Amino acid sequence: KMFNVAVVGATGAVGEQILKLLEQRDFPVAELKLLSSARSAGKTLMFKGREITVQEATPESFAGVEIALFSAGGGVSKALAPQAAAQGVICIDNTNAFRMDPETPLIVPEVNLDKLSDHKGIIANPNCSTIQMVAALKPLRDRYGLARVIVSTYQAVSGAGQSAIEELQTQSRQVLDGEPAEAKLLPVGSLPVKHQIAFNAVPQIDVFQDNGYTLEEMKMIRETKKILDDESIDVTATCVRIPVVYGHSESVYVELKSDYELEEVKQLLSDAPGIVVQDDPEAQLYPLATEAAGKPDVFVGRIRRDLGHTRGLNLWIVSDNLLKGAAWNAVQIAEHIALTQE
Ligand code: 11C
Repeated sequence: KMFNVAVVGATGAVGEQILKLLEQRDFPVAELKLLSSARSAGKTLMFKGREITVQEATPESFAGVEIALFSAGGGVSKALAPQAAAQGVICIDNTNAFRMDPETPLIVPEVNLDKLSDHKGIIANPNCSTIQMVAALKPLRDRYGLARVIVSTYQAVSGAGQSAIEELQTQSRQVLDGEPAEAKLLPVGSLPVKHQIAFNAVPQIDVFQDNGYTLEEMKMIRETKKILDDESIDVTATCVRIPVVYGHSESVYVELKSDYELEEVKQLLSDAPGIVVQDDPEAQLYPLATEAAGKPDVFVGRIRRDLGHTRGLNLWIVSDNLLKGAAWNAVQIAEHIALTQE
């Protein structure tokens, strides 16, 4: 069966990757609609050698569409996804809009595909930093149980979109040229205070909540529990933006519920779908953002026991935030939907 597909936010950093993947994976597309905000409407994009004009997304845009992939920001998803779903469109939403809605499954196919069929028209794609972490935690959870997770992230600017990539490039040139770095966007476009990202590490991704955590940190905490379907896991997070373009890196400390053998942990991770273990200290082999960029896998290395706690385990988890963290996870979900509808 072929599907009429819409990509909402087609001109954005994630939308661009979704288009590439639909093409590379030869997704069974009958008709493709490219939708965006009014600002980007009128641009043309290529799909399978054809030029397609981007149209402004409105509720009427979804007539005849069967699967829609949204990545145009939470506001657009909130406004349009329920209306599209009411017209029978299966919406795969890359934003934060519906992730914690109890009616909306939050899916990482390698982790909780069994929840996919619970959807009522909208399926949420988790936050990028959550996806790569839960993909690696899942085989450990299944074998040993998870008591506690402490994560610190080192996140790429592409998570904040195309203009954040440009900001890092411009500032880097300015600093190297001995000029003052102009901070216009990061850490959060909608807030008045800006900080330099070039040659810096900024411990703020998204807005602060009343509890002192940022929204990105709260996403990691809440989404991890929802995807692993276990509110009892203690999760805490510190999310940091660093001057990397593609690929989020994470230092993850896990306290397991039962004793483990390190070799078995490495084997479980090696055998897990979507995970590639890169762990050889002698060869200085460990995951790197530069190597993970452009690849669909989640890379895990620096696997070692906590010297003070026998059930404690340290991991270094790296993945391309625009691929497994966003576009690839969404296209994987679309592929599973397509299979169930054949
Ligand atoms: C970042 N994780 O790196 C964010 C981007 O909720 O889908 C993804 C925001 C989201 O800035």
